[in-house]
Amino acid sequence: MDNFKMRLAKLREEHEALITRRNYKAGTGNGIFDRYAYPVLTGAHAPLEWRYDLNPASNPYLMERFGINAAFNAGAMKFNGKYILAVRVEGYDRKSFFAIAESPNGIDNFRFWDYPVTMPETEDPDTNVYDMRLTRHEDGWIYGLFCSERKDAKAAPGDLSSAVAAAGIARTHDLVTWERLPDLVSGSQQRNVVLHPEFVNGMYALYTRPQDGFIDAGSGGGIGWALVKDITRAVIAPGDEKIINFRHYHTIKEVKNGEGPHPIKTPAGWLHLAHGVRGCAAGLRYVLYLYMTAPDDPSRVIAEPGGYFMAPVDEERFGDVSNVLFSNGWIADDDGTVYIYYASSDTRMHVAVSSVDRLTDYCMNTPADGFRSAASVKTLNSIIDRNREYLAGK
Ligand code: M1P
Repeated sequence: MDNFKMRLAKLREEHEALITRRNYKAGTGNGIFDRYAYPVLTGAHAPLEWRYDLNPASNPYLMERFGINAAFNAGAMKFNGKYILAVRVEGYDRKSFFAIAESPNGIDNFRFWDYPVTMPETEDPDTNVYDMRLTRHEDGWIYGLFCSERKDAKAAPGDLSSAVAAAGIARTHDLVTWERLPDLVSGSQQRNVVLHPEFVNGMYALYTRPQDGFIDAGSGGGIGWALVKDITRAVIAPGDEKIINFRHYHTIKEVKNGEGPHPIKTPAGWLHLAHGVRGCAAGLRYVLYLYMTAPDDPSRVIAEPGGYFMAPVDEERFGDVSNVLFSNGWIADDDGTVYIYYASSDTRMHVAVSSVDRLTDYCMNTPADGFRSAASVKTLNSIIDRNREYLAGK
Protein backbone atom coordinates (compact mmCIF):
# COMPACT_ATOMS: atom_id res chain seq x y z
CA MET A 1 0.00 0.00 0.00
CA ASP A 2 1.28 3.47 -0.78
CA ASN A 3 1.66 6.13 1.86
CA PHE A 4 -1.65 7.87 1.00
CA LYS A 5 -3.65 4.68 1.39
CA MET A 6 -1.85 3.68 4.57
CA ARG A 7 -2.39 7.05 6.24
CA LEU A 8 -6.03 7.13 5.18
CA ALA A 9 -6.62 3.64 6.57
CA LYS A 10 -5.03 4.72 9.86
CA LEU A 11 -7.09 7.93 9.96
CA ARG A 12 -10.27 5.94 9.37
CA GLU A 13 -9.38 3.44 12.07
CA GLU A 14 -8.60 6.17 14.63
CA HIS A 15 -11.74 8.11 13.74
CA GLU A 16 -13.97 5.06 14.07
CA ALA A 17 -12.34 4.12 17.38
CA LEU A 18 -13.01 7.63 18.72
CA ILE A 19 -16.66 7.64 17.67
CA THR A 20 -17.45 4.15 18.94
CA ARG A 21 -15.54 4.47 22.22
CA ARG A 22 -17.78 3.27 25.08
CA ASN A 23 -18.58 5.97 27.60
CA TYR A 24 -19.02 5.25 31.30
CA LYS A 25 -20.01 7.03 34.48
CA ALA A 26 -17.10 8.87 36.05
CA GLY A 27 -16.66 8.69 39.82
CA THR A 28 -19.33 8.26 42.49
CA GLY A 29 -21.27 11.41 41.61
CA ASN A 30 -22.92 13.86 44.02
CA GLY A 31 -26.41 12.28 44.04
CA ILE A 32 -27.70 15.01 41.74
CA PHE A 33 -26.15 13.91 38.42
CA ASP A 34 -23.45 11.65 37.03
CA ARG A 35 -20.73 12.92 34.76
CA TYR A 36 -19.42 10.65 32.01
CA ALA A 37 -15.76 9.96 31.45
CA TYR A 38 -15.35 11.06 27.84
CA PRO A 39 -16.60 14.03 25.87
CA VAL A 40 -19.43 12.95 23.56
CA LEU A 41 -18.27 15.15 20.70
CA THR A 42 -15.11 17.02 19.75
CA GLY A 43 -13.81 18.60 16.57
CA ALA A 44 -12.06 15.30 15.88
CA HIS A 45 -15.47 13.59 15.58
CA ALA A 46 -16.14 15.51 12.36
CA PRO A 47 -16.20 13.12 9.38
CA LEU A 48 -13.00 12.72 7.40
CA GLU A 49 -15.06 13.56 4.29
CA TRP A 50 -15.48 17.10 5.69
CA ARG A 51 -11.86 17.66 6.58
CA TYR A 52 -9.87 15.98 3.83
CA ASP A 53 -9.87 15.87 0.08
CA LEU A 54 -9.74 12.10 -0.23
CA ASN A 55 -8.63 12.03 -3.85
CA PRO A 56 -4.88 11.29 -4.15
CA ALA A 57 -4.80 13.08 -7.52
CA SER A 58 -5.90 16.43 -6.07
CA ASN A 59 -4.49 15.93 -2.56
CA PRO A 60 -1.35 13.78 -2.84
CA TYR A 61 -0.20 14.67 0.70
CA LEU A 62 -3.59 13.80 2.20
CA MET A 63 -3.72 17.22 3.82
CA GLU A 64 -6.59 18.55 5.86
CA ARG A 65 -8.36 21.05 3.61
CA PHE A 66 -11.01 22.23 6.08
CA GLY A 67 -9.96 22.13 9.72
CA ILE A 68 -12.59 21.70 12.42
CA ASN A 69 -11.57 23.56 15.56
CA ALA A 70 -14.34 22.65 17.98
CA ALA A 71 -17.76 21.06 18.50
CA PHE A 72 -19.73 22.62 21.35
CA ASN A 73 -22.90 24.41 22.58
CA ALA A 74 -25.37 21.92 21.09
CA GLY A 75 -29.15 22.01 21.12
CA ALA A 76 -30.72 18.61 21.81
CA MET A 77 -33.87 16.63 21.21
CA LYS A 78 -35.16 13.10 20.69
CA PHE A 79 -35.96 12.55 17.01
CA ASN A 80 -37.05 9.26 15.42
CA GLY A 81 -35.94 7.45 18.59
CA LYS A 82 -32.40 8.85 18.39
CA TYR A 83 -30.61 11.31 20.66
CA ILE A 84 -29.94 14.31 18.47
CA LEU A 85 -27.52 17.17 18.96
CA ALA A 86 -27.63 20.34 16.84
CA VAL A 87 -23.98 21.14 17.34
CA ARG A 88 -22.12 24.41 17.05
CA VAL A 89 -19.24 23.31 14.85
CA GLU A 90 -16.45 25.82 14.43
CA GLY A 91 -13.91 25.71 11.63
CA TYR A 92 -10.30 26.87 11.82
CA ASP A 93 -11.63 30.04 10.15
CA ARG A 94 -13.56 30.86 13.36
CA LYS A 95 -16.94 30.57 11.64
CA SER A 96 -19.54 28.47 13.36
CA PHE A 97 -22.26 26.50 11.65
CA PHE A 98 -24.74 23.87 12.73
CA ALA A 99 -24.44 20.15 12.19
CA ILE A 100 -26.62 17.32 13.44
CA ALA A 101 -25.07 14.39 15.28
CA GLU A 102 -27.04 11.38 16.50
CA SER A 103 -26.52 8.63 19.02
CA PRO A 104 -28.50 5.47 19.72
CA ASN A 105 -28.16 5.78 23.51
CA GLY A 106 -27.43 9.43 24.37
CA ILE A 107 -24.06 8.82 26.02
CA ASP A 108 -21.73 7.67 23.23
CA ASN A 109 -21.53 6.73 19.55
CA PHE A 110 -22.51 10.23 18.41
CA ARG A 111 -22.02 10.41 14.66
CA PHE A 112 -22.45 13.49 12.46
CA TRP A 113 -24.91 13.34 9.60
CA ASP A 114 -23.28 13.47 6.16
CA TYR A 115 -23.70 17.20 5.61
CA PRO A 116 -23.82 20.19 7.98
CA VAL A 117 -27.04 22.19 8.16
CA THR A 118 -27.52 24.60 5.27
CA MET A 119 -29.17 27.43 7.15
CA PRO A 120 -30.84 29.98 4.89
CA GLU A 121 -29.77 33.58 5.44
CA THR A 122 -32.00 36.62 5.80
CA GLU A 123 -31.59 39.66 3.56
CA ASP A 124 -28.93 40.83 6.03
CA PRO A 125 -26.56 37.84 6.03
CA ASP A 126 -25.20 36.57 9.34
CA THR A 127 -21.43 36.69 9.84
CA ASN A 128 -21.64 33.90 12.39
CA VAL A 129 -24.41 31.68 13.75
CA TYR A 130 -24.26 29.64 16.94
CA ASP A 131 -25.86 28.14 20.05
CA MET A 132 -29.09 26.69 18.65
CA ARG A 133 -31.90 25.85 21.05
CA LEU A 134 -34.25 23.21 19.63
CA THR A 135 -37.93 23.31 20.54
CA ARG A 136 -40.57 20.89 19.34
CA HIS A 137 -43.47 23.33 19.59
CA GLU A 138 -47.09 22.36 20.03
CA ASP A 139 -47.80 24.14 16.73
CA GLY A 140 -46.20 21.10 15.01
CA TRP A 141 -42.86 22.64 13.94
CA ILE A 142 -39.39 22.05 15.29
CA TYR A 143 -37.82 25.46 15.90
CA GLY A 144 -34.17 26.34 16.10
CA LEU A 145 -33.43 29.67 17.77
CA PHE A 146 -29.82 30.79 17.66
CA CYS A 147 -27.51 33.74 17.90
CA SER A 148 -26.92 35.62 14.66
CA GLU A 149 -23.86 37.83 14.83
CA ARG A 150 -23.14 40.65 12.40
CA LYS A 151 -20.51 43.37 12.31
CA ASP A 152 -21.72 46.55 13.97
CA ALA A 153 -22.49 48.89 11.09
CA LYS A 154 -22.00 51.82 13.48
CA ALA A 155 -18.50 50.76 14.56
CA ALA A 156 -15.82 53.44 14.26
CA PRO A 157 -13.35 53.06 11.36
CA GLY A 158 -10.64 50.61 12.40
CA ASP A 159 -12.87 48.91 14.98
CA LEU A 160 -13.03 45.39 13.62
CA SER A 161 -14.45 43.82 16.76
CA SER A 162 -17.75 45.49 17.49
CA ALA A 163 -20.65 43.24 16.64
CA VAL A 164 -24.40 43.03 17.06
CA ALA A 165 -26.17 39.95 18.41
CA ALA A 166 -29.71 39.08 17.37
CA ALA A 167 -31.95 36.05 17.78
CA GLY A 168 -32.19 34.07 14.55
CA ILE A 169 -35.31 31.94 14.12
CA ALA A 170 -35.71 28.94 11.82
CA ARG A 171 -38.02 25.96 11.65
CA THR A 172 -38.04 22.50 10.17
CA HIS A 173 -39.81 19.17 10.21
CA ASP A 174 -36.82 16.96 9.44
CA LEU A 175 -33.73 18.84 10.75
CA VAL A 176 -32.45 18.88 7.15
CA THR A 177 -34.51 21.50 5.34
CA TRP A 178 -34.89 24.71 7.32
CA GLU A 179 -37.19 27.68 6.76
CA ARG A 180 -35.54 30.84 7.99
CA LEU A 181 -37.91 33.35 9.58
CA PRO A 182 -37.10 37.01 10.26
CA ASP A 183 -34.89 37.62 13.29
CA LEU A 184 -36.55 38.62 16.54
CA VAL A 185 -37.14 42.35 16.73
CA SER A 186 -36.79 43.87 20.19
CA GLY A 187 -35.41 47.04 21.70
CA SER A 188 -31.95 45.63 22.40
CA GLN A 189 -29.35 43.12 21.28
CA GLN A 190 -30.30 39.56 22.16
CA ARG A 191 -28.50 36.29 22.77
CA ASN A 192 -29.65 33.07 24.45
CA VAL A 193 -33.24 33.44 23.24
CA VAL A 194 -35.27 30.26 23.70
CA LEU A 195 -38.75 29.27 22.54
CA HIS A 196 -41.05 27.76 25.18
CA PRO A 197 -42.65 24.55 23.83
CA GLU A 198 -46.28 25.49 24.62
CA PHE A 199 -48.46 28.40 23.70
CA VAL A 200 -49.07 30.78 26.61
CA ASN A 201 -52.31 32.76 26.40
CA GLY A 202 -52.45 31.65 22.77
CA MET A 203 -49.07 33.23 22.01
CA TYR A 204 -45.49 32.08 21.46
CA ALA A 205 -43.44 32.52 24.62
CA LEU A 206 -39.77 33.47 24.51
CA TYR A 207 -37.04 33.45 27.12
CA THR A 208 -34.80 36.37 26.22
CA ARG A 209 -31.54 37.93 27.34
CA PRO A 210 -31.60 41.63 26.58
CA GLN A 211 -28.11 43.11 26.48
CA ASP A 212 -26.69 46.59 25.97
CA GLY A 213 -23.71 45.45 23.91
CA PHE A 214 -22.46 42.37 22.12
CA ILE A 215 -20.64 41.13 25.23
CA ASP A 216 -22.05 43.18 28.11
CA ALA A 217 -25.48 42.49 29.52
CA GLY A 218 -25.20 46.04 30.91
CA SER A 219 -28.60 47.25 32.04
CA GLY A 220 -30.20 43.96 30.89
CA GLY A 221 -31.26 42.61 34.29
CA GLY A 222 -31.18 38.89 33.50
CA ILE A 223 -33.29 36.29 31.76
CA GLY A 224 -36.36 37.91 30.23
CA TRP A 225 -39.77 36.70 29.12
CA ALA A 226 -41.99 37.95 26.35
CA LEU A 227 -45.02 36.75 24.40
CA VAL A 228 -45.23 37.20 20.65
CA LYS A 229 -48.34 36.76 18.55
CA ASP A 230 -46.71 35.73 15.29
CA ILE A 231 -43.50 33.71 15.22
CA THR A 232 -43.12 34.38 11.50
CA ARG A 233 -42.73 38.07 12.38
CA ALA A 234 -41.56 37.97 15.99
CA VAL A 235 -41.67 41.41 17.56
CA ILE A 236 -41.39 42.36 21.22
CA ALA A 237 -42.95 45.76 21.66
CA PRO A 238 -41.32 48.21 24.11
CA GLY A 239 -42.38 47.33 27.66
CA ASP A 240 -43.53 43.83 26.76
CA GLU A 241 -40.37 42.09 28.00
CA LYS A 242 -40.05 41.43 31.72
CA ILE A 243 -37.09 40.01 33.64
CA ILE A 244 -37.98 36.74 35.37
CA ASN A 245 -34.59 35.57 36.64
CA PHE A 246 -32.38 38.37 37.85
CA ARG A 247 -28.64 38.82 38.02
CA HIS A 248 -27.48 39.51 41.56
CA TYR A 249 -24.40 40.98 43.22
CA HIS A 250 -21.87 38.46 44.54
CA THR A 251 -23.50 35.40 43.06
CA ILE A 252 -22.59 33.02 40.24
CA LYS A 253 -24.65 35.20 37.88
CA GLU A 254 -23.40 38.61 38.83
CA VAL A 255 -22.21 39.64 35.35
CA LYS A 256 -24.58 37.75 33.05
CA ASN A 257 -26.96 34.83 32.84
CA GLY A 258 -28.89 33.14 30.07
CA GLU A 259 -31.54 30.47 29.61
CA GLY A 260 -30.15 27.12 28.47
CA PRO A 261 -32.46 24.77 26.58
CA HIS A 262 -36.23 25.16 26.91
CA PRO A 263 -37.48 24.06 30.34
CA ILE A 264 -38.74 20.54 31.09
CA LYS A 265 -42.35 20.18 32.22
CA THR A 266 -42.60 18.30 35.54
CA PRO A 267 -45.48 17.72 37.99
CA ALA A 268 -43.88 20.30 40.32
CA GLY A 269 -43.35 22.97 37.69
CA TRP A 270 -41.04 23.89 34.83
CA LEU A 271 -37.45 22.85 35.36
CA HIS A 272 -34.96 25.36 33.94
CA LEU A 273 -31.26 25.02 33.16
CA ALA A 274 -29.30 28.25 32.72
CA HIS A 275 -25.78 29.60 32.77
CA GLY A 276 -24.43 32.22 35.13
CA VAL A 277 -21.31 34.32 34.64
CA ARG A 278 -19.10 36.11 37.10
CA GLY A 279 -15.85 37.99 36.68
CA CYS A 280 -12.58 37.17 38.41
CA ALA A 281 -8.87 37.83 37.90
CA ALA A 282 -8.75 34.93 35.41
CA GLY A 283 -11.56 36.44 33.33
CA LEU A 284 -15.17 35.35 33.08
CA ARG A 285 -16.28 32.12 34.75
CA TYR A 286 -19.35 30.39 33.30
CA VAL A 287 -21.23 27.83 35.40
CA LEU A 288 -24.62 26.12 35.10
CA TYR A 289 -27.51 26.55 37.50
CA LEU A 290 -31.12 25.37 37.80
CA TYR A 291 -34.35 27.04 38.81
CA MET A 292 -38.05 26.13 38.72
CA THR A 293 -41.10 28.07 37.67
CA ALA A 294 -44.78 27.49 38.44
CA PRO A 295 -46.64 24.75 36.53
CA ASP A 296 -49.32 27.25 35.47
CA ASP A 297 -46.93 30.15 34.85
CA PRO A 298 -43.52 29.39 33.33
CA SER A 299 -42.46 32.97 34.05
CA ARG A 300 -42.93 32.80 37.87
CA VAL A 301 -39.91 31.48 39.75
CA ILE A 302 -40.85 29.15 42.62
CA ALA A 303 -37.44 27.73 43.57
CA GLU A 304 -33.79 28.46 42.94
CA PRO A 305 -30.97 26.63 44.67
CA GLY A 306 -28.05 28.81 45.74
CA GLY A 307 -24.83 28.59 43.75
CA TYR A 308 -23.99 26.45 40.79
CA PHE A 309 -25.33 23.11 39.66
CA MET A 310 -22.25 22.30 37.56
CA ALA A 311 -18.92 24.07 37.21
CA PRO A 312 -15.90 23.13 35.10
CA VAL A 313 -13.66 20.37 36.49
CA ASP A 314 -10.43 18.78 35.23
CA GLU A 315 -10.09 19.00 31.41
CA GLU A 316 -13.38 20.94 31.26
CA ARG A 317 -11.49 23.94 32.64
CA PHE A 318 -9.32 24.31 29.55
CA GLY A 319 -10.04 25.19 25.98
CA ASP A 320 -10.42 28.05 23.55
CA VAL A 321 -12.36 30.05 26.16
CA SER A 322 -11.29 28.49 29.43
CA ASN A 323 -13.33 28.23 32.65
CA VAL A 324 -16.65 27.89 30.81
CA LEU A 325 -19.51 25.45 31.08
CA PHE A 326 -22.40 26.22 28.77
CA SER A 327 -25.52 24.23 28.00
CA ASN A 328 -28.27 24.77 25.48
CA GLY A 329 -29.48 21.17 25.18
CA TRP A 330 -31.00 18.48 27.34
CA ILE A 331 -33.32 15.55 26.74
CA ALA A 332 -35.91 14.18 29.17
CA ASP A 333 -36.73 10.59 28.25
CA ASP A 334 -40.14 9.03 28.87
CA ASP A 335 -38.74 7.08 31.85
CA GLY A 336 -37.70 10.35 33.53
CA THR A 337 -33.98 10.09 32.71
CA VAL A 338 -32.49 13.47 31.85
CA TYR A 339 -29.45 13.75 29.57
CA ILE A 340 -27.75 17.08 30.13
CA TYR A 341 -25.54 18.03 27.20
CA TYR A 342 -23.00 20.66 28.16
CA ALA A 343 -19.95 22.14 26.52
CA SER A 344 -16.69 22.89 28.26
CA SER A 345 -14.55 25.90 27.53
CA ASP A 346 -16.08 26.49 24.08
CA THR A 347 -14.28 23.37 22.83
CA ARG A 348 -16.11 20.04 23.32
CA MET A 349 -19.43 18.44 24.30
CA HIS A 350 -20.08 16.28 27.35
CA VAL A 351 -23.07 14.51 28.87
CA ALA A 352 -24.21 14.28 32.49
CA VAL A 353 -27.16 12.08 33.42
CA SER A 354 -29.81 12.69 36.06
CA SER A 355 -33.58 12.34 36.33
CA VAL A 356 -36.60 14.59 36.55
CA ASP A 357 -37.15 13.43 40.15
CA ARG A 358 -33.58 14.15 41.20
CA LEU A 359 -33.45 17.55 39.55
CA THR A 360 -36.81 18.52 41.06
CA ASP A 361 -35.64 17.40 44.50
CA TYR A 362 -32.42 19.37 43.99
CA CYS A 363 -34.37 22.52 43.09
CA MET A 364 -36.92 22.22 45.89
CA ASN A 365 -34.58 21.19 48.71
CA THR A 366 -31.25 22.89 48.11
CA PRO A 367 -30.90 26.02 50.22
CA ALA A 368 -31.26 29.29 48.36
CA ASP A 369 -28.42 31.82 48.21
CA GLY A 370 -28.56 33.93 51.38
CA PHE A 371 -26.42 36.65 49.72
CA ARG A 372 -24.13 37.02 52.78
CA SER A 373 -21.38 34.91 54.34
CA ALA A 374 -23.24 34.89 57.66
CA ALA A 375 -26.35 33.51 55.98
CA SER A 376 -24.27 30.69 54.41
CA VAL A 377 -22.84 29.76 57.82
CA LYS A 378 -26.34 29.79 59.35
CA THR A 379 -27.57 27.43 56.62
CA LEU A 380 -24.58 25.14 57.10
CA ASN A 381 -25.02 25.08 60.87
CA SER A 382 -28.64 24.03 60.54
CA ILE A 383 -27.63 21.14 58.23
CA ILE A 384 -24.95 20.04 60.72
CA ASP A 385 -27.40 20.34 63.65
CA ARG A 386 -29.98 18.20 61.90
CA ASN A 387 -27.37 15.58 61.02
CA ARG A 388 -26.04 15.44 64.59
CA GLU A 389 -29.55 15.07 65.95
CA TYR A 390 -30.37 12.33 63.45
CA LEU A 391 -27.09 10.44 63.98
CA ALA A 392 -27.37 10.69 67.81
CA GLY A 393 -30.88 9.20 67.69
CA LYS A 394 -29.85 6.19 65.59
O1 M1P B 1 -17.60 32.10 25.61
C1 M1P B 1 -18.59 31.72 26.53
C2 M1P B 1 -19.99 31.90 25.93
O2 M1P B 1 -20.18 33.28 25.67
C3 M1P B 1 -21.44 33.66 25.14
O3 M1P B 1 -22.45 33.48 26.10
P1 M1P B 1 -23.11 34.78 26.80
O4 M1P B 1 -23.87 35.46 25.76
O5 M1P B 1 -23.96 34.35 27.93
O6 M1P B 1 -21.94 35.58 27.30
C4 M1P B 1 -21.79 32.88 23.89
O7 M1P B 1 -20.99 33.36 22.85
C5 M1P B 1 -21.53 31.39 24.03
O8 M1P B 1 -21.56 30.81 22.76
C6 M1P B 1 -20.16 31.11 24.65
O9 M1P B 1 -20.06 29.73 24.96
